[in-house]
Amino acid sequence: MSRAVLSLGANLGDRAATLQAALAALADDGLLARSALYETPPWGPVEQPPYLNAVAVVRGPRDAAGWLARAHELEQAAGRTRKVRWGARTLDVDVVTVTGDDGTPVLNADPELTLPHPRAHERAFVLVPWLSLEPAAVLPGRGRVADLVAALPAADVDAVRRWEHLH
Ligand code: A4P
Ligand code: MG
Repeated sequence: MSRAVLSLGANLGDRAATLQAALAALADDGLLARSALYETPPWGPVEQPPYLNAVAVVRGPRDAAGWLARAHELEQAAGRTRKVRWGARTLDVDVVTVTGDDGTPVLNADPELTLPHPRAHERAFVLVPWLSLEPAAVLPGRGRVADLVAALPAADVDAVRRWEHLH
């Protein structure tokens, strides 16, 4: 059994429906918690529409490679085509971090999977939703998520806006 933090993002098509469908599908994978949807400005060098982002925490019998495979399945189910790196997409599912049941983080499981995700610590669109779910969360090798958020430019954090009223 392992526990994974997944980051989901969409910026093409019906973004909310795509994310809700992916989050609903994760119910079969031991979904422990999911954040609200947040609207976030596009990060990176490619000009593209704003994203909706969410974070999910799952626990199940998969190992790290198994969570990446599941992430790719969800992307396929959303009709994702891979075009430009960092470019617009119907659904992107990244594996942020994976921990064993003893709490040990999985580090660089294989050449196709960098863990923890190499850019998660600088991305408000990952950290803010994650912090909303787990106030005591730690990103292995980087520190407490609350401290990482506090270290980001305030404008980056403020730009991550809760998009829906779920509850
Ligand atoms: N890969 C290695 N490690 C991981 C990991 N921890 N999680 C490999 C997921 N995948 C990982 O990814 C390329 C390959 O990375 C995968 O096949 C896997 O084997 P990709 O999804 O095909 O390509 P990509 O998503 O374009 O590249 P990358 O590097 O994953 O991009 P990012 O960093 O995910 O950026 N702005 C906002 N506001 N919100 C977003 O969600 N997302 C991106 C995508 C850009 N800007 C964004 C957002
Ligand atoms: Mg990706």
